[in-house]
Amino acid sequence: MNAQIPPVAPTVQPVMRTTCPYCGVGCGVLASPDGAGGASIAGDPDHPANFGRLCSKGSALGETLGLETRLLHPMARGRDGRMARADWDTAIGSIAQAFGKTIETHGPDAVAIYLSGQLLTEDYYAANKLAKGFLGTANVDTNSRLCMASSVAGHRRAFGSDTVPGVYADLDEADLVVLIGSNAAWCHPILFRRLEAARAMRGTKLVVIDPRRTATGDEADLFLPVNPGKDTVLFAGLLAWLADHDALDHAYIDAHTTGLADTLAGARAMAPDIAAVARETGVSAADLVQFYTLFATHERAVTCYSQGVNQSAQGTDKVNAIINVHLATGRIGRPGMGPFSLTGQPNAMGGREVGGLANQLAAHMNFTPVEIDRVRRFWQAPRLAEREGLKAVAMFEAIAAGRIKALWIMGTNPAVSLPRAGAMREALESLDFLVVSENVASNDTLSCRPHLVLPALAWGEKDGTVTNSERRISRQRAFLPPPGEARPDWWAIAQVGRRLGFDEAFAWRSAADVFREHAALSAFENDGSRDFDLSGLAMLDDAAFNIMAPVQWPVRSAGDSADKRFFADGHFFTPDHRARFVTPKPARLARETSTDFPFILNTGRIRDQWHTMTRTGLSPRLGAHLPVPFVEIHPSDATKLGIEHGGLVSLRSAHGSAVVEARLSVGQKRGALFAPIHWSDATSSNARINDLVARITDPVSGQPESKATPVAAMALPVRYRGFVLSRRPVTELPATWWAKVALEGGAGYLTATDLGPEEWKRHTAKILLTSDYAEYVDAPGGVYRAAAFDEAGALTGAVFLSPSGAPASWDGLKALLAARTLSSVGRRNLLSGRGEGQITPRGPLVCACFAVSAPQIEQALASESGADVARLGQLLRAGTNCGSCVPELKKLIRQRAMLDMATITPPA
Ligand SMILES: Nc1nc2c(c(=O)[nH]1)N[C@H]1C(S)=C(S)[C@@H](COP(=O)(O)OP(=O)(O)OC[C@H]3O[C@@H](n4cnc5c(=O)[nH]c(N)nc54)[C@H](O)[C@@H]3O)O[C@H]1N2
Ligand SMILES: Nc1nc2c(c(=O)[nH]1)N[C@H]1C(S)=C(S)[C@@H](COP(=O)(O)OP(=O)(O)OC[C@H]3O[C@@H](n4cnc5c(=O)[nH]c(N)nc54)[C@H](O)[C@@H]3O)O[C@H]1N2
Ligand code: SF4
Ligand SMILES: [Mo]
Repeated sequence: MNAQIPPVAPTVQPVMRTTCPYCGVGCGVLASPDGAGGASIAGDPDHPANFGRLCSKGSALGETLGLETRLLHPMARGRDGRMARADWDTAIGSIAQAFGKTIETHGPDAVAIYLSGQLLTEDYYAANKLAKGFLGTANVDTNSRLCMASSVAGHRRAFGSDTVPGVYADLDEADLVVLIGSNAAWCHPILFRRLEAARAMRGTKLVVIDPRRTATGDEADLFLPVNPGKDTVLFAGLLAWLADHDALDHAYIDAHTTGLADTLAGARAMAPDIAAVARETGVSAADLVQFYTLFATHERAVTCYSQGVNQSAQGTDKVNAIINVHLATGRIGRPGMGPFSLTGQPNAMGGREVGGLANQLAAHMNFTPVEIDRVRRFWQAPRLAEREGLKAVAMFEAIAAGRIKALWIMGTNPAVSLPRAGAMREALESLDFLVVSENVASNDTLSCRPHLVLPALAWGEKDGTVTNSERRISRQRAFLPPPGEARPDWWAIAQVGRRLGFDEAFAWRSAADVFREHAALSAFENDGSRDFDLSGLAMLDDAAFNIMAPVQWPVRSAGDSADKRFFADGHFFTPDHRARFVTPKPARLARETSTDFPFILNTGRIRDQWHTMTRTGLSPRLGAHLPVPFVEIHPSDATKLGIEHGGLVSLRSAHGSAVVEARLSVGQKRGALFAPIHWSDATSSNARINDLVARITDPVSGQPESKATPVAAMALPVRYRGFVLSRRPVTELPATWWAKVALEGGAGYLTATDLGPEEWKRHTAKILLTSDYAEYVDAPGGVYRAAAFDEAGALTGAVFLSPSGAPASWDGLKALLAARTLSSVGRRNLLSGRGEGQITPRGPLVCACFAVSAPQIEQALASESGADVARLGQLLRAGTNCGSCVPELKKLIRQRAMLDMATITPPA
C-alpha cells in the first residue's frame, strides 16, 4: 500500500523519509539535508497520516535544526558546584554507582525514572526494562501521565485494554464528528484539515464542546460552551436521550456489553431532564436538544477528545461517559464510528505500548501474577517489579518527601510542565542524585542543579519508531550526523544496564535490535489474547527495519499491512470479552472559586508553539503568531477589574503567581480565564503558568487537573513598554517583566517597566554589550531609543522605550536585525522613528508560512468586499501552504462581513 523507500544510508540518500517530532497526528516528513547541518522539509505524499501536508510547526522544522542551543557533551557537577565536561564512560559509571548504591541502602523504590512521549519506542522500551526488570522498581512514569493517562484508564475500564478502536479514515467517512475538549484546529491541524476536506465533500456535521470558543469552535455547525468539568453531565443526558428516543442498539448491547442498566440509571440520576442538564452544563436547552438529536440520527458518528477531557479531576469518568454512548449505540469499530482519543505527543501511543506508565508492565500487560511471571521469563529479569509504581504527581511528592533519592529525567521539562511547578523545582534540587538527558544545554529543569546531564540525539539524528493516534507505527530516521558526543537515549540506558552487570539483557547494537525485542515481547504467549501484538515485525532484519513503511498494529503476521479497527464484533479484552459500561461519579470541580480566587484558570496550547518551546522557540516564523504570554478574559470581567487589552495582568493562585498580557475575548466565559502553557523562565520573566496550577489528580488515572484552578486576576499598571532587539542573547534587562522571541538574526525581548528613559540610559551599554551606540532621549515625553551597529553599518541591537499608553511596535524594525547593511539615512531614521513604517503597529502574524499579518488581511478584505479564503490566497498567498491559519482567515472574513452589515444597516 505505501511506497517503499530504498535502504540507503543518509549520506548517499538526498531525501530521507521520517516522521514529524511534534503532535500525535504523526505526519510523514521528507527531509533533504543541505550538507551543512540544515535540511529542507516537505510533507511525505505517501504517508497515510498526512498525504504530503504539514502544518505551520511541521513546515518550520528546518528552522529548528541549528546546534547553537544544543547540549553536545556529558556534563557533571563538580565539588565547586560548577558543571564541567565529563566523558561518557565516567558519566555512565556515576549513574550506575548512584542508582546501585541508593537501591542497596534504601531499596529499589528509592530510585525513579521520568520519561516522555517524545522519546522513541526503543528508548522507552529500554528505560522500562531497566527499571521494572533489573532495578526492581516500577517507579518509572512519564509526562504522558499529564496527557493520556485518563484515556488509558478509561479504555482499560471499558475494553479491558488500552485500545484506540478507530482510524483516521473514520473522519473521512463520518456524518457527524464531535470534538470535545479538543482544539484540533491548532493542536492536530493536519487531522483537522482532513476533517474539513471531508466536510466539504459530504457535509459532515461538526459539534465542538469546549468552555471557550476556540479556532476549532469557530468552525463548528454547533458549538456547546460547556461549563468546566461538566462533560459527564452532558453525556449522561445524551445516554438518557438515546434510550428515550429508541436509539440504542440492543443487539450489540446484549451480545457484547455488560452494565447498561446500572449506567443508564446513573445517567438518569445525573441528568433527570433537559432543563437540569442545561442548568449544570451552561448549554442552552435548545442546543442540547439539537446535539442529542444529531447524535441520535447520525449513525456514522465519531467523538474525538483530548485534554479538555483527560486533564480533569474526573477525566477517566469523562472518557467512559463518551465510550458509554458509543457502546450503547453499537457505534464502535465500524467505518465512520467510534470514540477517538487524540494523542498529544509524537509517541504518546508508543509509550503506552512499552509500559512507560508506572501502573502498566510492558506490551499492554499489567501487574497480574500471570503477566508478571510472563514478563519475568521473557526478560530473564532477576528482580521484576511486582506491583505498580508511583504515578508522576505522587512520584514528585515522594521526591519532595525524600523517599525517592535518585532520579533520571529523559525528554521532558517537569520544572515547567508539572502542576505547582515552583514546588517541583525545590523537590528536584533536593535529590541526592539527579541526571537529566536532554537535547538542549539549558532549560528550567536543567536549572534545578542536576548532578549530571547527558546529551541525547535529537530529531533528525535519532533513529527508531513512533506510534500515532491511530496506532500507526512510523519510522523516525536520521538525516543528520550525530553532533558532538550526543548519543541515542536507548544507548545510554543500555550502557547503565551493562555497567550494573546485565550484559546480556542490554546487549543491543542498534534501535532495530531493541525494536525486534519489543515486538517479540508483544508476541510472547499472546495468541490473540492481547490487543497489542507485533508478531509480524519480530523477525524484521536490519534492512527491512530501515525501509519499514508506516503500519498499524496489531501486526499479527509478517507482511500484514492492512488498516484495522477494533470491536465492531465485540471481542473485548475483558475476561468475558464483553465491554463494560461505567457509571460516572457526580461531576464537580475539585476546587471551586472563592472570593479570594474568583476565576477558574484553564490552560492549554497555541497554534505555533510546542510545549516549553525548546524547539519551536527557535523559529522566528513560529514566534510571530502569538509572541507574548497572555491570558484570555471576557471583556466584562476585564472592565470590572480595570484590565485593558494588551495591558499586564497579575495572576495569583493558592500556589504561585505569574504576569502575562491581557487579551479580551468574548469567546471566554465570564469568570473563566485561559492561559497558554508554553512560557518558562527561559523565555519570560514570570509567565510560567504551572506555578499557579493546583496539584489535584483524577482518582483513577492519577492525571492532574490542569484546566481548572481557582485564581485571582489583577491589572498591573506599568509606566513604560518597550523592546530590545539583539543579535546575541541579552543577560541583563532592567525590566520588571519581559518575554523573549526568536527573530531572524537574533532575539527580541518585549518589556514592561516603571523605569524611565534616564534609568534605561544607564543600562544601555550592558544590554547592547557595547559602549558604542547612538541614542535618542525625550525624557519628558517618556521616550528612549538606542541602537548599535557593526562595522558594515548593520543593526546589532536596539533598545526602545515608550509610555505604556503609546507603545511602539517592533514589526518594521525587527527585519533590520537580519539585514547585513543599513544606509546612513536608514540609521538616522531608525532612532527618529521615521523609518519606512518601522514603528507603526503591524499586528499579529496570521499566516506563518508567508508572513501575512492580521492588518494586511483586514486591509485586503476592506478593499475587496466579499473576498473569501481562496481569494485571500490569491491576493496575499495567506493560507495556501500548510492551511493552519484557514480558521483564523475565516474568522477575519466573518468579522469583516459583520462590519459591512453594520455599516449598511444603521442601528435602530
Ligand atoms: N500547537 C501545538 N499543538 C500541540 C501541542 C502543542 O504544544 N502545541 N501539544 C500536543 C500535545 S502533547 C497535546 S496533549 C495535544 C493537546 O491538544 P488539545 O487537547 O486539543 O489542546 P489544549 O489546548 O490542551 O486543550 C484543549 C481544549 O480543552 C478545553 N477545555 C478545558 N476545560 C474543559 C472542560 O472541562 N471540558 C471541555 N470539553 N473542554 C475543556 C480548553 O479550553 C481547550 O480549548 O496537543 C498536541 N499538539
Ligand atoms: N497547566 C498545564 N500543564 C500541562 C499541560 C496543560 O495543558 N496545562 N499539558 C501537559 C501535557 S499534555 C504534556 S505532553 C506536557 C509537556 O511538557 P514537557 O514534556 O515538559 O514539555 P517539552 O517542552 O516537550 O519538554 C521536552 C523536553 O525534552 C527535550 N527533548 C526532546 N526530544 C528529546 C529526546 O529525544 N531525548 C531527550 N533526552 N530529550 C529530548 C526537549 O529539549 C525538552 O526540554 O505538559 C503538561 N503540562
Ligand atoms: S499536524 Fe503538524 S505538528 Fe502534528 S505531526 Fe503533522 S506536521 Fe507535525
Ligand atoms: Mo500532551
